[in-house]
Amino acid sequence: MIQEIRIPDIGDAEAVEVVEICVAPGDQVTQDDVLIVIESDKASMEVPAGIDGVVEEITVAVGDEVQEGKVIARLASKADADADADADADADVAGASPTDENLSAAEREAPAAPEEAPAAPEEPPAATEQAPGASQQEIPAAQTETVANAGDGRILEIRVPDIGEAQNVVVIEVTVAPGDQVTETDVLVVVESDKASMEIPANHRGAVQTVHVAEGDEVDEGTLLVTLELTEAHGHVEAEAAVEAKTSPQAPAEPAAQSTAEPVAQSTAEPSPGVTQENEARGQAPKKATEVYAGPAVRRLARELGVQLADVNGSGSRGRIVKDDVKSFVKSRLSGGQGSEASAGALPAITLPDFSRYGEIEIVPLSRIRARGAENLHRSWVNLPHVTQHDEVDVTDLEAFRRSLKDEAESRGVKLTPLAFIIKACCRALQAFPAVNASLDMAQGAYILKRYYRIGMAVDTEEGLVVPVIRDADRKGIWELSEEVIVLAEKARAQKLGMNDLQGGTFSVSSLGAIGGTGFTPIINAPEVAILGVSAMRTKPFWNGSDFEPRQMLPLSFSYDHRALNGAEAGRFVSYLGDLLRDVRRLAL
Ligand code: CAO
Repeated sequence: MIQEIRIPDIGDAEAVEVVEICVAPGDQVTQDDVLIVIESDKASMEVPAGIDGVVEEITVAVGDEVQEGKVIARLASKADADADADADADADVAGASPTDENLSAAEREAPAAPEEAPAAPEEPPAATEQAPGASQQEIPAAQTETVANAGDGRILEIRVPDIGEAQNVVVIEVTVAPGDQVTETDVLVVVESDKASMEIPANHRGAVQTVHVAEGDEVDEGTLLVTLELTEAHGHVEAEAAVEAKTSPQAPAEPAAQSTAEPVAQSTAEPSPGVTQENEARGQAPKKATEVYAGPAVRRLARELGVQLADVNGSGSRGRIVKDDVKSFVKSRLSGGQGSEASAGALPAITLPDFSRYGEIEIVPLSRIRARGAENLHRSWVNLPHVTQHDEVDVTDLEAFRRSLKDEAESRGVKLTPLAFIIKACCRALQAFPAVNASLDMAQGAYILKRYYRIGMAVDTEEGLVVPVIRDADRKGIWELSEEVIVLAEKARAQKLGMNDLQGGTFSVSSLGAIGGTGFTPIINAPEVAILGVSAMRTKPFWNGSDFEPRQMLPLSFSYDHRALNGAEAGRFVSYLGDLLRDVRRLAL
């Protein structure tokens, strides 16, 4: 059975423009899938299918002016097709909910089943049914209240406007930060209920003083969102009048009349200095979050894919971002296209709430070492597919041997810890598994195997983590390695390491053994391809076939770049390393 999907009640608007076609003939759709997006001068609205089915025909094109009742698509109902292949009567289906402004409570709660009606020419039907779950973008006038004079500017509180039947809505985007200059049409916050998403614009010119909500917050009508310091010269005339009337020293917190500022669908604000990495990298004009022109479905898709819409160029009319733009953006990133170096920029940003709202806080600047370390760790974590292989090695004999050398170590003036043995064993294992002592050159599609063995050693210092390098570790004996561990750790803690001490590592060891723990995921010190984490040795009962006997077990956590090594290779490396540590006489072979 073919069903016609029509433009629903569009309230006061006489005609609206089709700004996006989201499906093509042959597409399978479910009732919530958006078929087209229409836009008036006040709002954009998504018209969903309203039924499960297959798109037979789209009867409008982008740019068409359409009126209520106009047929926009014909769908073959899936259920009916399955049940009765012969049925071919057309029916009218109203496909979307109109703007919240025009919805009655009953309409907002409209039932899921689409209304069927006899086939009709493209004339407005007497009444259209509302499909449920229709997501729409509504740009209402935010509620505003004047609260005080501040210096030369006046302070305005922007609150959640009338949200109809919805009890609570969730803040899904905060597009401004304190200090941002905004104009009337700039979106401050986007909220979403289970039925609709709504952009809340500034309606005034000014500077954002405080943002009172964070993404994920539940808000209700009247919740304070943003405090604006108005720009006197450019303030909206009507809003200014309201502000003027209500600002008085006697009653600074008296609520002002609701703003009547007319919202528009697309921001025309000047670019802000808040440039996105992506646009910066492309040398394009900076785009700020408030300038993003996209409907709720596109915003939802972008959120799901972790795409910053400010980085996406819109191909729709007047630069509107459509779903295909978001998909192309992701494809280009995945294929290493434009902007792939800035891949971290595509990650959804973590926005910090104002923690002082919950209690006392202190801001402590990161040390230079910690800040650089954080960057390196992040770069490695997001670029390298990390896998960590855990193992436990019986080092009872190694420990007995180490203790037997205690006096000799003292006479030599060194502290002999398990680390020197571990480094020595790593060198031997790296010689047996050259791919672990390598770097990957993805551009050439090659391993760079290194015939030298420089072992980076993570050292915990007050200023942060540093990784000095023991050069030619394979050629050094246990005493020499022990000495070098001590010297480099002291230099690191005294901040006396030179560039030479930090360069050229081929593999790293991070020992948390003295601190504790049963295992962890060390982050690879790129461009190396693997790192060994060492946790605290413990005496454990070990079943020898007839009895439990106490054995000292050393946990190893070997993180590797899965592009360079597969799981079997990594497993074999760790196993080989374990054999060496289990019986250190093997190091002499
Ligand atoms: N299990 C149990 N005890 C261990 C151990 C282990 N795996 N490794 C070392 N110990 C013992 C040592 O034997 C020593 O004890 P004794 O004094 O009784 O002999 C004690 O712990 C202290 O050792 P240490 O830390 O001074 O010396 P080290 O050679 O083991 O390590 C260094 C040197 C510089 C690596 C270490 O001090 C350090 O800074 N580790 C932190 C590394 C780090 O922060 N890694 C995390 C980076 S994120 O991946």
